[in-house]
This record gives sequence, structure tokens and C-alpha cells, in this order.
Amino acid sequence: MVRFLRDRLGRVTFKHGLFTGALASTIVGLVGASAAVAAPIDIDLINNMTVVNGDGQGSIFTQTDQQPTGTGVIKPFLTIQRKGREQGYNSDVKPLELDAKRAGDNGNNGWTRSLRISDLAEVKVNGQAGSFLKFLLDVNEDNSDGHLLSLNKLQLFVTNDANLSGYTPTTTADPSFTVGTATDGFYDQLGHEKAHKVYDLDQNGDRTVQLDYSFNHGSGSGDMYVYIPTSVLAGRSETYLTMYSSFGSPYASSAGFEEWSTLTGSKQLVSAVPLPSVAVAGLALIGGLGLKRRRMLAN
Ligand SMILES: [Ca+2]
Ligand SMILES: [Ca+2]
Ligand SMILES: [Ca+2]
Ligand SMILES: [Ca+2]
Repeated sequence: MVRFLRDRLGRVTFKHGLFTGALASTIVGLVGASAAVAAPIDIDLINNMTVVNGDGQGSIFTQTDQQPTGTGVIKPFLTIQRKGREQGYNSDVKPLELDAKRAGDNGNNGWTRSLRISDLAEVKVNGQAGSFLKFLLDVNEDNSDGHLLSLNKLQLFVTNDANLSGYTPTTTADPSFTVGTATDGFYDQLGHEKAHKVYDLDQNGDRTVQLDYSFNHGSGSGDMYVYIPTSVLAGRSETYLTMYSSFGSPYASSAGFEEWSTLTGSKQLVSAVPLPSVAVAGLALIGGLGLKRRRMLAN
């Protein structure tokens, strides 16, 4: 099934399902002979409160309650800022690379810094099996026509190098900027990896997370929680977690910092309940039109 939707900017999008019948012929015709190349799939937090398993890997993407997340309230580990397209990752390397900003001091100060895996909380989510790493994204955009923002790549690496450097590729051209690949990562001059990738938003095909800054207007209010299964760390013994993310296509970045934080501390039970009516499995994303302003996260 392919459902065509018109979003709030009038852009026509379609939601993936099984391509069947005449519609399938139409789609194949539109994209030409390379029907095996799937179109990007939106994890749409503009029109949905929550999307479960939009990455096909069991992660949960959800809008946040408005809350104070300004620097000093929640301590970011990764700050990214550049107009248009932006990308970066957290490390103690000096100077910071790509578009990362606000360097830390050996993991202790600043808002881009190394992150010890032993400091991460394991979070339970009501109604979901297993436990999760919990990340908070606070975006800062124009509150006028620039309020939408696309998260294009999101990758997690484990490493023993607190000063990790040299992410490749670094081009801002498509598709490397928007589509994660198996070879994205950090390598030494001999081609050996300096960090091991344990999560890639695009593992099962290109995903884009669509965000709307205006839902939580003003600097210092959170915009999205991402819950990633803790199982991605199974069997690993490295010390540090590094997150790489890129933003800007099709909705460009503007204005202030994008900041990633995470929940640290001991294991916790979190009563964050995904909204059942829009919590959907696999690729069958449902456009929850009319639900976009509903909020029922308890945390
Ligand atoms: Ca924008
Ligand atoms: Ca992507
Ligand atoms: Ca914000
Ligand atoms: Ca921004």
C-alpha cells in the first residue's frame, strides 16, 4: 500500500508499504527502471507524536514535552551548528572537527565531549521489551519559515579513543551526507577502524527524521527523544560512545545550536509511553494528521 499525503507545506509525500497493483506500476514508472532503489523513508515527527521502529531496528522516536533543557539544566555531549547542512560527532579532539562546537575539557566541561559508556543509563519503556539508551535532541531554528529541520544521518560508534578524529566521508554532497553506509566511520592510515559502528539510522535503507522546532519554541526546550535498544552495545568492551549526526536535507539548518544530551546514571524505569494510535511497526508509518500537537509523555 502506498499512501499519498500532503504535508503542512503542501509537499506531497508517500508512505511506504507493499507496492501493489496499478500504484506500483505508477511508482516504478516515476522512479525509472531502478525500482530496487527505495525512496527515503520519513520518520515524521512533524505529523506524528511518536514513531516506533521507524528504523526497522526497534528504536523509538518521539516528540518531547516542553521542558527546560538549556545548557546547564541538561548537559549536552554534542553541539552542532552550521547554516544549511551541518554534521558533527562528539570527541575530546582539539580542535573539534566538522561542525561540532563548544569543545569540552577532557570530557568534563563544554558541550562537545567524549562520553563514557559506563555512565549511560539503561531505560525501560512501558510496553516495549528490553532496555534503551535515551538521547534528547534540542534543535534551535528560526521560528518563522525556517522552523522545520531534517535529521539525515544518526550513527553510534564505540571506541577506546577519547580523542577520536577523522570521520569519513565528510562531503556535504548527496548521497554521502544524507545516507549512512557501512563504511562511514573513523579509520587510521592503514584503513583499520578506530571506532566500531554499532548503530546506523540508515541500516535498513535511507531514513530521514523530520522535525519542527516550533512545537517547542525557544532556545533550550527539547524537541525529540530517541530511544535506541541497549542491545546495540552487546558484546562490546570499548570505553566511549561517539555519536555522529547530520542535518539539513530537505529542511535546512539555521539559527542556533543543535544539541544532543543523554540520560546518565543507574538503570531507571521510565514511564514514557508511546502513543498507541501512532505507534506503528516496521515501514508501515502512519501519518497521524491532526495528532501532531498531542503530548502525553510523562518524562
Ligand atoms: Ca530549518
Ligand atoms: Ca538518512
Ligand atoms: Ca528546541
Ligand atoms: Ca540550528
